[in-house]
Amino acid sequence: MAFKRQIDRLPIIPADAKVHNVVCHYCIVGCGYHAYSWDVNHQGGTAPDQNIFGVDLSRQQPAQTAAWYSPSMYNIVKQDGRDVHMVIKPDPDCVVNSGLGSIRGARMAEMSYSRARSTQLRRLTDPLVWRYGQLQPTSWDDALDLVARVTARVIADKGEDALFVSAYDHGGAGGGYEDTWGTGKLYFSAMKVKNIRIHNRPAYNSEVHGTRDMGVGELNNCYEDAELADTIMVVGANPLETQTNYFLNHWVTNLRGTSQDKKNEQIPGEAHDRARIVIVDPRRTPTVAVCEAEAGPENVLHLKINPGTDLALFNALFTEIADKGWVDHAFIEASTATKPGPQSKADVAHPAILTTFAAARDGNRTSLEEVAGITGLSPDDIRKAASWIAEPKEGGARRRTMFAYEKGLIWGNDNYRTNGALVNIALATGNVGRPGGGVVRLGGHQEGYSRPAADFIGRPAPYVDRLLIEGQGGVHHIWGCDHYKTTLNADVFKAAYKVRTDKVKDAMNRVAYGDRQTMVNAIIAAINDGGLFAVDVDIVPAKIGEACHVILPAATSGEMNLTSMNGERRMRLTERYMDPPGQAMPDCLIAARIANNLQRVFEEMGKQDLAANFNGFDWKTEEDAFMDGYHQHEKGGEYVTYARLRAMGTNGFQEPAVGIEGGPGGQASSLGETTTGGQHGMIVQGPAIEGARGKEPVQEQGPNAAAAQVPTTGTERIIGTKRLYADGKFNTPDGRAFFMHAAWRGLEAPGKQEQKDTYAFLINNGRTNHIWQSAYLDVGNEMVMDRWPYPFIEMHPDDMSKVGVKEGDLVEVYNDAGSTQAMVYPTPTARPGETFMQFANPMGVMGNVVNAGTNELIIPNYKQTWADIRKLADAPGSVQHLSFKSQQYRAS
Ligand SMILES: Nc1nc2c(c(=O)[nH]1)N[C@H]1C(S)=C(S)[C@@H](COP(=O)(O)OP(=O)(O)OC[C@H]3O[C@@H](n4cnc5c(=O)[nH]c(N)nc54)[C@H](O)[C@@H]3O)O[C@H]1N2
Ligand SMILES: Nc1nc2c(c(=O)[nH]1)N[C@H]1C(S)=C(S)[C@@H](COP(=O)(O)OP(=O)(O)OC[C@H]3O[C@@H](n4cnc5c(=O)[nH]c(N)nc54)[C@H](O)[C@@H]3O)O[C@H]1N2
Ligand code: SF4
Ligand SMILES: [Mo]
Repeated sequence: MAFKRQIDRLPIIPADAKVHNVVCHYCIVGCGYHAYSWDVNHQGGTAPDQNIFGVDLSRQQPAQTAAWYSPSMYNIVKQDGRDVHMVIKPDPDCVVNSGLGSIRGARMAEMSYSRARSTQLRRLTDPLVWRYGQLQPTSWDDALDLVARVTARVIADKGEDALFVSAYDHGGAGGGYEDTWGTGKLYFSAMKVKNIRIHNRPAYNSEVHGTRDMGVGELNNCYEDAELADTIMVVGANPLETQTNYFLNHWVTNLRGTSQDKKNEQIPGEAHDRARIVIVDPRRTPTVAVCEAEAGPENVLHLKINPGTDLALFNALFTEIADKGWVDHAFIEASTATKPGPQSKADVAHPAILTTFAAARDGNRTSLEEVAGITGLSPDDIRKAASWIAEPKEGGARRRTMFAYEKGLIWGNDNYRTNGALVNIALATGNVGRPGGGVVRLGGHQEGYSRPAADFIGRPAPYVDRLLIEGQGGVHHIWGCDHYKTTLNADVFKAAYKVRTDKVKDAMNRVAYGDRQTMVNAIIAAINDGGLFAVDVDIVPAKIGEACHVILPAATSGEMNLTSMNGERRMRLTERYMDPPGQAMPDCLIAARIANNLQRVFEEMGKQDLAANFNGFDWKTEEDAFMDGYHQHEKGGEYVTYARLRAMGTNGFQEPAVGIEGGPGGQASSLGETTTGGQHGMIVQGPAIEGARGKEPVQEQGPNAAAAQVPTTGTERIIGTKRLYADGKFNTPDGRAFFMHAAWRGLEAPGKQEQKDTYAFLINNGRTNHIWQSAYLDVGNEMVMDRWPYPFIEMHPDDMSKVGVKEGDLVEVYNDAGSTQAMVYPTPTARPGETFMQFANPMGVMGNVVNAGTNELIIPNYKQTWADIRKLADAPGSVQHLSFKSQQYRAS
């Protein structure tokens, strides 16, 4: 059914509308947008001087015009207390998206809080506390006093290890340096909290320890590299749906052979006209279909691998490439390890050995036939992939191959070693730090990590969910994550969490709320009896919030100034374009206010030493948090200010900053591949030609020296870094990257093989284009709810007959870990026995059936889950209107 928004006319943006820079706060790609706002009492006109586009809108506009916006890009919001019209539309001059929106980002305006148009009225407007048996609105002072008194008592009685924390590592909404610094300074500097976990995994660790230990940071290339590559190898990712405009604006152009960057290349004839692509994914994703349509099936190799067997495939490719002599000897000699790493044996903290090329080649050696058996692929396809990746081109030139991976690898079997085995191939073929290369995460949210070091947490880090389930911890602070929908072993987690938090609720119900001392004593008594006091900082009522005792309303991107970087380290500032709902505050300021209150309470308790730890939280604005955090502590941060970022618009610069044009660092940049991001593909200084690569810019001055010399107008252009490791020096003590010795060892996380042997269906799981994450805003969006009232489960028609279900029927998915529900979506391209379920949906939490097994470093293996399926009900009324057509695009 076609969805209608019931809007037949939109106001025209007047010529004098206010313009704010916006970076989409959904996915990692970070598309550039502009927010236009103007007083609600007037609007522009069709004459060129009456509208912001300066064109005659009374005439039909051409196809692909930028002088256009859709109803989803429009709303009425508050700005400094006044109603304004607001349009948030993609920026055609942003090099990331070149004016493209996506089905998520192009809804930013309608996903905003509007009392005038009744959108997102679920947003939290006030702090809430558990009072008289339910959550009741209150003041910040009241809520924070309760949080501080309970937290301080627990710390005083039991130590900081009894304070448990769950916090995003990306920052509020898509990402924000301000907010990770706020929470980081609170928990890692004022306190030393080690029982802390990240939003998407149950410990405080890296998703990609493997590549980092090898000396290769995971975001090492730039989006232009996807246009310059001869071959793209993508593993466990579905970029059409999950990194949409990166894929559409930079991959598809190369797949079609229309990339301007490639045409501008400085070595004519060196690059193939159109890229080939190798896609490693057990299912035929919509990405595979688009690649075939755009590049021609002859340029697409879909390796429909047996789930969880990527490591074996990579070792086969590594062996084949080495045996064929297709490796880059000069690069290996100049830039990779000449002796094994410090670890001579794999252990829990280092699940594989770091070593030299030769040792890894020999250690990982495997036969194509053996690997064909493990992966279910044909030896010929593996050979073909090896040749597409590494066989020199006609005339002997090295092939440029870009390697990209995301959650099918990261949340796949044996994360650490699989990650390393892929990086081995990139290093062996000399494809890191060079145009058209890179071995990179595609990414999830935008990134905004800026925190004090947390080495005291140790490695492996504590498995926080498990400790909470076992009854440890007295207080739990939660920042912008909803484990009820998104964690593993979720059924068990929720059951234990409910019992523990209910204990505290019951205790609170028996005391008058206004009697603070008795209230705190009652809560502490319940905690001593195994209870847990929970505080949730969120923008909407989260599922886990139902268990919490205090809820604090956060302001999100656009309601505050927020900086973040995207998947090519492109940093921008989203300017505050509207007011937050009610009393909501930026997360960084909430963290600061918690610190202020803890300090006050510790002082009252006579614990001056503890109180003193909470100095330095006198921030008034998010900019204060930025200057205290990123500006002072991050590499190149001394060059970065709000004023400069604002002036650099939606293109920003690529981190790390290395200087200011015409200022300090500006000269050093002539050695490297740097860019101010102004024009697409333009390298401001330094050669991009292979073989003549310069050094990665060296930062020559310390923060203070630099600050003294930085020009003072405040809006000079920041010089950034286009690619990492362009100088062939990696993040290891001697600058030489390690290879990894990591042989195949089967399904590695505890309980996975048993689950596979016991249950009939693989419950592969992940994302779909329309829905952003746990649907926290989408549940309030009619368009998305109209399309996806339930999480879908893609099933082959033969499997559907076996289970006895039709399209749209609700099924139960169940195994030894738990149970959940989903709606059947017939998918003839699925392999029988292999389903794919949409994750994190409030109407059916996939994590309920993911068992507790992780790798040694506590990285979940969400993707390898097996369960049985049975029918629950015929398609309910709310799905009767749905289309069950294939979502796979075909060339017309
Ligand atoms: N089965 C399965 N499970 C998975 C995965 C999978 O592939 N399969 N993937 C994992 C991955 S990669 C991820 S990222 C996680 C996602 O897991 P979560 O991070 O838990 O989920 P989100 O929906 O991204 O966001 C959580 C909460 O943040 C709130 N929020 C949004 N913006 C702000 C803000 O500015 N400030 C504050 N304070 N709160 C805000 C939202 O309202 C929402 O309630 O799920 C993980 N779980
Ligand atoms: N539309 C949309 N976009 C998003 C998000 C969203 O919620 N919605 N979330 C963002 C976030 S936080 C993240 S982390 C990213 C995730 O981005 P992606 O990783 O691209 O997304 P997923 O759907 O989680 O998983 C990708 C693929 O892994 C495959 N896979 C499963 N098992 C295996 C395996 O054993 N081997 C291999 N090779 N592949 C396997 C699945 O079939 C799936 O197609 O998306 C980001 N972008
Ligand atoms: S591709 Fe990602 S960043 Fe770009 S508009 Fe869509 S959700 Fe936003
Ligand atoms: Mo993610």
